[in-house]
Amino acid sequence: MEIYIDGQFYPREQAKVSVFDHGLLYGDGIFEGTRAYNGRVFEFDAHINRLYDSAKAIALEIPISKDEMKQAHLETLRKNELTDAYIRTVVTRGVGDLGLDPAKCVRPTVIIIADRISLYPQELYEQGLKIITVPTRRNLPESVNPMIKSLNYLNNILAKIEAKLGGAAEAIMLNQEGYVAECTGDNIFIIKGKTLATPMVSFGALKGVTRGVVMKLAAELGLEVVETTLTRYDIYVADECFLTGTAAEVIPVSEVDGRKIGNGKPGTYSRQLKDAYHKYAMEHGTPIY
Ligand code: PXG
Repeated sequence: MEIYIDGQFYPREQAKVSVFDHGLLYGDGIFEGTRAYNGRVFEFDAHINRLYDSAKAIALEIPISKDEMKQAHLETLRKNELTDAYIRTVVTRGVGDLGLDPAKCVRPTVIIIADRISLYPQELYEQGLKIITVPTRRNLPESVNPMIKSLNYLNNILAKIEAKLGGAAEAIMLNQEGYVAECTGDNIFIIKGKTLATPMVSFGALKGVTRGVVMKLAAELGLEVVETTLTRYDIYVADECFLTGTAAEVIPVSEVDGRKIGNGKPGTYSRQLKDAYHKYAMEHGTPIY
């Protein structure tokens, strides 16, 4: 495996960053998770744009242009001879001293790791996930805004731990007002009648790339698509529920806080959207070779 760090490639064992990197010392940095399907990078611009927006929001200037960044991604995929992959991009504030002043960091560290994708077990997609609401709330937008894909994921990790302790695969995270925000690494959707609803990003969700594609595909299936406020009640009484994310794609939810969603089996629209998404991902994207 060849890993990109600051314009150079290193074998896995030699791909290392300094212990003085502020990404490690303070979680001072940002990341992206992108996928390649069938020899093409899926929604490449959406991911690259979100990476640069995250950087802007934390006042971090990425030392290479968007075009150079895209070329670096393609080169990493080619070096590793990948056609189907999960790509993790990390940009940290860089190497500084032990103090938190980011001005001491001379140059941001840019890392691109392209690996084979490890898929979730197929039975999860067929049976649906059991998920629970957890006590840890999503970040306040006034603090580290959840729109920023930052290296500070401790909130989400605590929520994941709470879900697992409660015997569930995933956690629903609420915002400070108690409205549904999202899951730990996925956006949440419900279907009621012919309406597809998902929390507005201003209610504490990441503007997921998969979320955007699914909203478009749902409209094509004839569903009315709304970004709104959702309570736990709305989810309990929904006909269908599913989660979206680059890694998980579209994954149905069968049970929330002990309440079966619909008849407790993945719903018709959820299954249609899961298949439509996968088909769309296999057929669209930026060629690697
Ligand atoms: N919300 C959060 C908080 C996320 O981190 C999503 C939603 C979905 O966004 P996309 O753009 O992927 O549709 C994410 C995605 C993983 C993993 O391995 C996923 C994410 C981050 C870290 C790991 O499932 N982010």
